[in-house]
Amino acid sequence: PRTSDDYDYSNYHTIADIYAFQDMLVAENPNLVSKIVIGQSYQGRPLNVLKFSTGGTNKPGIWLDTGIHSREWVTQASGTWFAKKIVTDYGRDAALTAILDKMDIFLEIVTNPDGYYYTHTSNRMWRKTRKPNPGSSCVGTDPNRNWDAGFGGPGASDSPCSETYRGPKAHSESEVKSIVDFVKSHGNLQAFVSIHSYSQMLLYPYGYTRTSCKDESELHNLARKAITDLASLYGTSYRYGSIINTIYQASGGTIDWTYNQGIKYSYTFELRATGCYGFIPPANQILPTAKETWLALMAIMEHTKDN
Ligand code: ING
Ligand code: ZN
Repeated sequence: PRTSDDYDYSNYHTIADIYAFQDMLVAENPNLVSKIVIGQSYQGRPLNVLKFSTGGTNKPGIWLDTGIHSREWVTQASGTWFAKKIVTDYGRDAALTAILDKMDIFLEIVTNPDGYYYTHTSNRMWRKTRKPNPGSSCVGTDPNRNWDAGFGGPGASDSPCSETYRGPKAHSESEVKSIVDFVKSHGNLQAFVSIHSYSQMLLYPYGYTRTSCKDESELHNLARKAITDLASLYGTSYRYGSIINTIYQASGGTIDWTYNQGIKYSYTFELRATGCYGFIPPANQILPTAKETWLALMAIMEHTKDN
């Protein structure tokens, strides 16, 4: 494709395609979209973040990421569609326009680029990063067990061969550390939404402890509103609640760390499962998944703007 209008949002794409898409979107919308490189992956790929901003300095921010687990392809595909949706709706849709007039949106589509490349070339079911582990023939760390929130506790593995290997120490993975540095240096993120698949759930902290987070009732009520909006499109039914009570105990997870940094609206999505497809939904699921998820994201972003 030569423009973002020609891009095929209803199919899966290589990392090269997605990176080219990001550059097209920036070139086509220079007053709204810019690309920030927050770091490099272990193998040296850029960690690109699209910044959607109508100007001003250090406006409050909303963070969205997709694809931290590389095999969850419907998330990167949805993230690409979200990016196009934002530029299409700004100035046309009143709710999105109001959000962007007050806040900046940051979107990292390919959050684990080495893993994503590997899912296209070698192993479609690769989840972790691609950094070797000294003393082991097994490669990679689970980037959703590597954060400094209950790091090393139950709900992660200390074995490099495990799919939930936590890594040698918190923030050992540059794909994680780059986000940590970005969050701290920005200093004014008010929502942080990390998108996974699959299970049809909307989750809030905590995953590493049974202790309720202090904003539990507000996060619970907002989750209910978000999944109600999501279901209004195709009837897809989501469960919602804290990570530990809704899916399982998990330590070192992304949103437990961001919540403990003071980002109140920290959520994780597990996007739809389609029958027995799991991590490999057919491409015809991409657009419905992205469109319904967008309604839930809008609910979270609007609430963030108003609070
Ligand atoms: N599920 C998530 C995982 O990393 C999760 C569930 C979400 C755990 C948020 C911790 C925090 O296991 C998938 N499918 O990756
Ligand atoms: Zn995941």
